[in-house]
Amino acid sequence: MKVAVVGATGMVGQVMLKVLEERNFPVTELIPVASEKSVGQKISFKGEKYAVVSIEDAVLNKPQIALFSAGGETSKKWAPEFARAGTFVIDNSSVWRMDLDKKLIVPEINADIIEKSDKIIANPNCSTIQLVMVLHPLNQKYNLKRVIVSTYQSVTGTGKAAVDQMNAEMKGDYSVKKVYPHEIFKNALPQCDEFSDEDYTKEEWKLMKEPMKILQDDTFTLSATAVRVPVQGGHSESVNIEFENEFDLNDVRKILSETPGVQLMDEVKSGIYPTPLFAEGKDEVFVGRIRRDPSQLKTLNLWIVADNLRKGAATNAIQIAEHLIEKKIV
Ligand code: 2RA
Repeated sequence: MKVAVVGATGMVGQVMLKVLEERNFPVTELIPVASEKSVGQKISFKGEKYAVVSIEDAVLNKPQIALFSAGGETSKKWAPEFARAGTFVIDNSSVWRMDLDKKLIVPEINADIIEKSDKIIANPNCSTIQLVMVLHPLNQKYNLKRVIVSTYQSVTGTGKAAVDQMNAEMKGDYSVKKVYPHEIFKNALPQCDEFSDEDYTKEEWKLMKEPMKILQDDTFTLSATAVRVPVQGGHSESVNIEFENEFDLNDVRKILSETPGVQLMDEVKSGIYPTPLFAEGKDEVFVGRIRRDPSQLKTLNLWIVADNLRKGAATNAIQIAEHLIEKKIV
């Protein structure tokens, strides 16, 4: 399988290469793509060295699959070029996610809607993926009515420069280039991405719109607040869920413990609950702190953590690619 990784030198691109190796994805030829300044740079993959190529050359090479993590502008311009060349594009940017004729996929939830004609497939936002992995099985049993989510997002979600800012500030160097409008070390910023309509950030709008498309259910409402915190291992989410139907807490725990890709960590008296440091480098979505909301009937609170670079991006994208092979779509 000829596979292009577009954005191969970025944080998600590097994790995609790692996950492709770990999962022994059937890559017969890797085409690492990055900006002009990186062309010719050597990338190690499965013990081989591959030279980074320009995106123009990558299209001409007609890969069967192209995994994109190179920003919206590159996806908007080049995903259609790859698709026209016959390539299946799996894109991590937000450009195609809410496009009416593009599929937005979390394999454990809705991979079955993918068809041969879907040459550009959107990977959901990282904080959306971990949220819907938990909402989906509970929606099937109890019918979601309203969801309120507050996120505590890793600086890795913003990229290497943000991690560099945090690390420099940790060492007392506040002269470093600021990616955020404020210091991030010892801080919490109620701003992930730019502010947009109604003074919500783009991140919050992604959380408030993408779940309905993935779950194919617009009968519930969702409100989000996305916060950036000086953490590296993954995104954490405090979620309040009101259901249409009554629920039993032990049944909720049983459903989640039996959900593929979800791991229950809910023994608070033993200090067992999900944390970003524990989730870092893993592909599961971890859920715990499951408890009734005493302020409202048919409502519970829970806590979700996942590595935003893995299940939140690279692993989910590669699971989509695995599905394409398994169903002989590619
Ligand atoms: C973030 N979800 O965490 C966004 C994009 N990766 O900043």
